[in-house]
Amino acid sequence: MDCEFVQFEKDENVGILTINRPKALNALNIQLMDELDATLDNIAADAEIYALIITGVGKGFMAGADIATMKPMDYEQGKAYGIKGCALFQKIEDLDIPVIAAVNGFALGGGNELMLSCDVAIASEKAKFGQPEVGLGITPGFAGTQRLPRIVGPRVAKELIYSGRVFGAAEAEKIGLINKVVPPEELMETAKSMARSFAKMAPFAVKYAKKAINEGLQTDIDHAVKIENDYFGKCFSTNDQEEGMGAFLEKRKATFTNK
Ligand code: DAK
Repeated sequence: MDCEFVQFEKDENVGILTINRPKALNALNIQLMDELDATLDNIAADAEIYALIITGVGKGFMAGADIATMKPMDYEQGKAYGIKGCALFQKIEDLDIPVIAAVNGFALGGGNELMLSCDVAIASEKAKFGQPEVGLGITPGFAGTQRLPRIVGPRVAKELIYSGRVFGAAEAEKIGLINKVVPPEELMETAKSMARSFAKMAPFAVKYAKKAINEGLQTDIDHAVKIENDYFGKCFSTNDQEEGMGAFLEKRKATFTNK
């Protein structure tokens, strides 16, 4: 698929997906959703990509779902739109590789929800966050009512969602919404450096750790520990487990092969 609003490049084993609809602050219209969906499928099928960075062009990371697209919708259309957006962001959460949001600017509504579906987030000092939907007469619709409380806790999430207020990167870091704030000019290098630090580890181990965390968070602790037991056991069927432990014992650097 030829993409107008999504750019994708590879830097060794790191994929960089850039949302490029700057005239609308990268607001998520149907075309952008479809382009993101197709690009994510390509990334999932590429065994050479060990980590992904998602960022945006211009002042916006993503200023939300496209308000003009949503304005005329009725109940059925609104519900269908929410289902489509949730499936798209679930695809990001379900990628086998770690995903870093490099938040360059406004991450509002659907943009904040996109960031929430990534594993970790680094933000520029210029970034702004918020779930302003209630001011538009709607609830967050791309799983913000679910992921935000799971990440920052229900009390903080409720205050943010009920007020719809927009807040800066320092507050986002303080409440645990993001991992780190950096000057704008350091954003991409910091994200790449983190991505490389993930990409040099054993890919199966990183993938199974991600699955154990994400699947375990959806269930009770007894079941969650069983999920971990299973992924931990699976690591012992990989060449990289033998290589990682062998390298340690032989006092040399491990060379992982993703096998
Ligand atoms: N949608 C469409 N266009 C947008 C947009 C958006 N979300 N955000 C910005 N734009 C467009 C503006 O209309 C403007 O276009 P032109 O007038 O130049 O044609 C251009 O981007 C530049 O924006 P501004 O001129 O407003 O730029 P400023 O720097 O002055 O202000 C801003 C930046 C981010 C503070 C402001 O643009 C703003 O407040 N934007 C709206 C932010 C927002 O409310 N985002 C949340 C959207 S709602 C659901 C499914 C999904 C959702 C909810 C429910 N269900 C199915 C239940 C998700 C909802 C959302 O994400």
